[in-house]
Amino acid sequence: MAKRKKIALIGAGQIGGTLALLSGLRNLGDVVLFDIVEGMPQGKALDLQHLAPVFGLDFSITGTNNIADIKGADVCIVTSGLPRKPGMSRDDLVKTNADIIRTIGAGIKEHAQGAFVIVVTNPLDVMTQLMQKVTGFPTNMVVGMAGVLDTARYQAFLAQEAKVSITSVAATVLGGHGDDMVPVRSYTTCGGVPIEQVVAKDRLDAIEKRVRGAGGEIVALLKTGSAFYSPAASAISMAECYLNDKKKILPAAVSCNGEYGVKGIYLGLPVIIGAGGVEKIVEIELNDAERAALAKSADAVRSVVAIAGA
Ligand code: TXD
Repeated sequence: MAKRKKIALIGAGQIGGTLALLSGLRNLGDVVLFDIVEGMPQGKALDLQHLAPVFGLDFSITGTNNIADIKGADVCIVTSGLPRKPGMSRDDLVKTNADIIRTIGAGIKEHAQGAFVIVVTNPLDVMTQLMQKVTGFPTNMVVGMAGVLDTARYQAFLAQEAKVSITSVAATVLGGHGDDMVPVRSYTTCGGVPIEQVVAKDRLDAIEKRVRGAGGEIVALLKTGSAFYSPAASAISMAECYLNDKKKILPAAVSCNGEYGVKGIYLGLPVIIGAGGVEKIVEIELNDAERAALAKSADAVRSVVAIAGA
């Protein structure tokens, strides 16, 4: 009989709590929810234990403040971090979250050898790079979630514009998770038809601008906190690819070793995720403008690497 999988959720905030809910609803396995705030992960876990009978779900969920409880996890999804506070610069935030990732990375290294690690904490690409460095895990086993979310935003806006089902739009967004992300128009289609034949150029320009700023648009509306439903769903879809050996092609922050002319940093590229983690980086032909945009995005990531000491 197949052993139940163990999912360690590190950080039990807005995204962490939603990850726990989705893990249960999609029957990923048993969940351990960890946070440094006393009582909070335990409270969320207890609440979710009471949801299980309502839907007839046989998953176990525990909340903890002891990182050792992630022992034997198959997948670790890391959302621990602090949001920017008034008076705090972006650089300050990078250093603070880098310290948190160093602590958590040491815990994962000690207790969850062999796990597939999905990092969600911002600044995404650099925190993922740091996680790989601290754990020393093979690069194919440490990835960052951003491209799935940025692509979903692109798809959602395009489907609304074209007035078609979301399932008719295929798109991809590459690069770092920031203002310089690269919606790849040349690989975006609606019903298999190149998107430029379906949506007018000025509308495409406006939609791509909105995709780049979508995270900020949500922050401005929420006033406190940032997007959490769709980021959680995106990370869960990546965990499912690994756990079910789906071999799906999706964009994720991965360690670049010369692909697309980028080396030595983590950056969002199309990859195949299956039981071997990141099984392959897929190289697609980009046009000159897209290649230049990707190089610019890589430069933006490099500038943060130095601040984080990754
Ligand atoms: O696409 C993407 N990758 C993202 C990333 C999309 C949206 C949000 N993104 C980032 O995810 C966001 O900028 C944050 O860095 C993370 C987590 O977002 P979330 O909305 O879940 O933040 P919360 O609610 O503040 O939760 C963070 C939790 C909180 O409960 C803290 O107590 C906890 O992290 N925390 C820690 N947990 C464990 N260990 C340590 N050291 C720690 N420090 C803080």
